[in-house]
Amino acid sequence: MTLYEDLKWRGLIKDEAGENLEKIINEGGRTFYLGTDPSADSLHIGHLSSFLTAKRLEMGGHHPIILIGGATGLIGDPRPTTERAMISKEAVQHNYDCLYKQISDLFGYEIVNNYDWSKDINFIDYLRDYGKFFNVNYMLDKDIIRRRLDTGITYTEFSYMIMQALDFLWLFEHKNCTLQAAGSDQWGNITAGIDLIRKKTGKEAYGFTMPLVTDKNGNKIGKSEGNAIWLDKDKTSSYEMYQFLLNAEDEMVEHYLKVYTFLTKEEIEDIIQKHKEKPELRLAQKTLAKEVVTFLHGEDETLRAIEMSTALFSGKVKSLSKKEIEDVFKGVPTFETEDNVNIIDLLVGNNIASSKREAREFVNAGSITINEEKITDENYVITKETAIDSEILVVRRGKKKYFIGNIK
Ligand code: 485
Repeated sequence: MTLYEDLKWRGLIKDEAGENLEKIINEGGRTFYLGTDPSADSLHIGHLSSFLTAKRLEMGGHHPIILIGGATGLIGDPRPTTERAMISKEAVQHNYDCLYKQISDLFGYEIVNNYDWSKDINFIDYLRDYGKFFNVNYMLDKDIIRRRLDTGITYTEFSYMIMQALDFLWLFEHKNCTLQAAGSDQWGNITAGIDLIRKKTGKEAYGFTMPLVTDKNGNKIGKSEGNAIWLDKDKTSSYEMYQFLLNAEDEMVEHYLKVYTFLTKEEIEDIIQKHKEKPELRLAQKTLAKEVVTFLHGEDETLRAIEMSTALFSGKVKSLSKKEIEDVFKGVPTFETEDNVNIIDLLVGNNIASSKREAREFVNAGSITINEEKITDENYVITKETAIDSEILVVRRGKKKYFIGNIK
């Protein structure tokens, strides 16, 4: 399979700009760029697909440049809905530094900052040297701008596409960069750059977009509950990342294997065939989770994440540390309690049972365990001695309902 066929097979090419992109991609030897704005202090799972596509192009003999938008991050790429809140210059700088480190550590790509060539452009020169190349009707016709005409858009965000076009021109002239890749929401910005390069230099540049990765309902991946799945393991632990991928929908897992791993077509087809025979084993999801967490955080973290998942699945929590318990049980109800409390008081006092009567029923039926130990005595007293790290109580009610207590 050629590189282009591989990208197509993985579903990584949506729109193409420029004559015979297939040949350009397959030949290798091009410098291309992918840009991201420092609007947060970490990339998230939505970015990962683009960054891995960059890796695929690199493996095919192209040279990647990552642009972190120190300038564009101060402006904000228009979203289809509403104007973005401006981020302070200090925050943009902080995010820039974090992304620089993350991208260098994970991918080792060459990184550039568009602030370096944008900061000194003088307003009058900007209007004379570049503004003249942008017909307002052309700008209004871009999908993203059209979608904002009803709700309104400021001149600041309206100008964003010109900044990104200037970047492509700068990289074309100074780095011999002739190709830009990005998610499909960037189509307007990419073509604005290609058009500017043609008008200014008479030469041709190329671009392509990738479909945005979604779940089966079409929602952007990892964005369902408002908080993203981050690539920084201090923000999304290896365990959380592992669990997130382990829970991938059966309908989507094949697509995710194509987009998020370097497994070959044969390997993926083999896994999917085995997966379809016994979906309940979740072989495809486990492969996906293992591949991605290993790529991001290394083998040790992956093994630990697998151990933690198994511990949770089988109720074995005593082998976990306090920090791991916090990771495993993120989102589970928590409570604080005194030392030496009676079990019935503990259950009622922390909404694990709704009344003393119900609490006694739970205990007598053997449905309460604390740190793996089944509590069947109504007079049982909980102390620091039985707690994990002298502090933590993992209370399980029935088969699945967990509560995490902290003895003060
Ligand atoms: O010259 C450029 C300056 C800025 C950018 C690109 C080229 C950033 C771009 N406008 C943008 O907003 N990118 C998004 C981001 O930074 O989060 C996302 C895209 C997504 C994919 C990803 O970056 O929404 O499609 O391209 C890498």
